[in-house]
Amino acid sequence: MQRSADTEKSALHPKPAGLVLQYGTAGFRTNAKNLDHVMFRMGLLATLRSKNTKATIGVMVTASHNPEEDNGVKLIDPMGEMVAMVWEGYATQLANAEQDDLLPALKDIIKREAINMTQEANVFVGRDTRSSGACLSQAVLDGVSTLDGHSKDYGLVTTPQLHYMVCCQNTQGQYGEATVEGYYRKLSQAFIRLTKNVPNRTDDQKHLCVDGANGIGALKVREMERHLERELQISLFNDGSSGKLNHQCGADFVKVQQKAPTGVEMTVGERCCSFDGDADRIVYYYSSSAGRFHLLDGDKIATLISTFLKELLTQAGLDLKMAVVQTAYANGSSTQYLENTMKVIMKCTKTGVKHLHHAAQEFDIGVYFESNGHGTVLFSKTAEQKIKQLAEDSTSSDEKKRAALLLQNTINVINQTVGDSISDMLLIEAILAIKGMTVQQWDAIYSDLPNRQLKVRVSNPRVIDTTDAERRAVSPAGLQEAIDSLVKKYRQARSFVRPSGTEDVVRVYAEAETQESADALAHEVSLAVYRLAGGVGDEPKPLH
Ligand code: 16G
Ligand code: MG
Repeated sequence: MQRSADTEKSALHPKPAGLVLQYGTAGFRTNAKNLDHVMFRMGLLATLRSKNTKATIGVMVTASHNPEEDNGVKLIDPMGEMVAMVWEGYATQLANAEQDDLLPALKDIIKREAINMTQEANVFVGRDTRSSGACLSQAVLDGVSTLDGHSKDYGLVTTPQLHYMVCCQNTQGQYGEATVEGYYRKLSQAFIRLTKNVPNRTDDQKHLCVDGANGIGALKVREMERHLERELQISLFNDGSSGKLNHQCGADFVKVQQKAPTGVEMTVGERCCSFDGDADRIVYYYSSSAGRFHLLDGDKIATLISTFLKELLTQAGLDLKMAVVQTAYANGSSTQYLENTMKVIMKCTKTGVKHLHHAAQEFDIGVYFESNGHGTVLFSKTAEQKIKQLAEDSTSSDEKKRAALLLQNTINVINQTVGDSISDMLLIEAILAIKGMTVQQWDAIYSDLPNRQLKVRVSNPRVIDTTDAERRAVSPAGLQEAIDSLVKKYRQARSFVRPSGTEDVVRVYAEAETQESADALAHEVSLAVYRLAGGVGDEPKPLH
């Protein structure tokens, strides 16, 4: 941006004066009409990040599970992970610079990171199905070309697909081929290898209902189907042909409302799953004969996957350190079961994928899931090598070899860069097939404690400061003491509060032995927040 022509280009993507946005937990997100300048500037920033890391960087245009009118943008670092935290700060700085301050803001980043501007840059761009996506991703591309970066526009892809492409590119194809077809081939071949030799699998067992949230995941499942050779038989609902994105459907709706999405024809006992709007979350569910809805969320998924992996490690005789990473939202029953019955190492981190991802990287095998259905499994280089050696070792027993081969194919079905609805779906389907397990049997591994989540409006949610992975509040004074004494009133109870990273509210979580207790506790804690943390509007009302 030295030349006046470049300044003119930025003037084509003007910032509405006074508009202030924050790079939140997972990027910028707001009404699409306020985002053109942000997109252009994220194109500039991704180019700088690419020069800085000497690697390809990704820019995904999506607002995930939020309404169609919204949009947003996430930056992807070289190994396919979320962009480094300092750069989130730069993103906020750049997005909020008034038009005349843009050049100085860019120069400041270049100076602070000592970026060599003659270094080549390469940026991958993708977008979800939102109608604003085409224009907004063009703005990103304009930003990249303004700083003479190269770019590749993948067009319509899921968020995890773009993360995957970035990782493939920067590992020179070692992780896979950086094409959508390459992604389908790698994942589906691994899935077919995992399931093909499972005896007596009926068509019924191969069948799955998928709610595509009327988003990109639906399109991509359709494209992938032919690679699956009918080893998985999908009935796709909410495929975007008529319904509205994320409206009354999708993983977030199902998890928050604890009910089936509209548009899905569920028969009793049938396995169903929902993706979110950019296909990086998944939850499962079914309805019992009594018409009751049963949700299998990220905690149940983590339990299924980690149990499966632990069994394989034992069979293979491999001594690898495995851990499950959760957040404070994990249902207490899941933590209890994994820790006490399965004897798995448990970790709790702050909300937000980047925190879980980093914690999972510290183990040979790190299984991480948020309750909302975002998660994946990470394997260290050592773990992958040990598994490979065993699979190729001609002296090992048949049982060990079988386990090692299953582990190898499990690694290949997983998108290790980020949580991925499609990859997680294939992994879960393979595990259920191999274990000969029904969705009901999976559900019965442990019973969820009843829980409730509420929001409270306060004048500044940031007055709440937390510690211990958001499980305790250190400010405002007296709040944690109030929560502690409320929790004591109920059996098996737990509650915590935290400022949301994506909305201007305080979130309240409560769980207890009964739904009535969880509801009452959530309400009482909401009142404490309202009174001690500067509540605005009407006082929270009881739920019943
Ligand atoms: C974002 C996060 C998600 C987290 C949620 C919490 C990513 C990719 N997404 O959607 O992991 O659970 O924010 O939202 O990191 P909250 O702060 O509003 O509760
Ligand atoms: Mg999402």
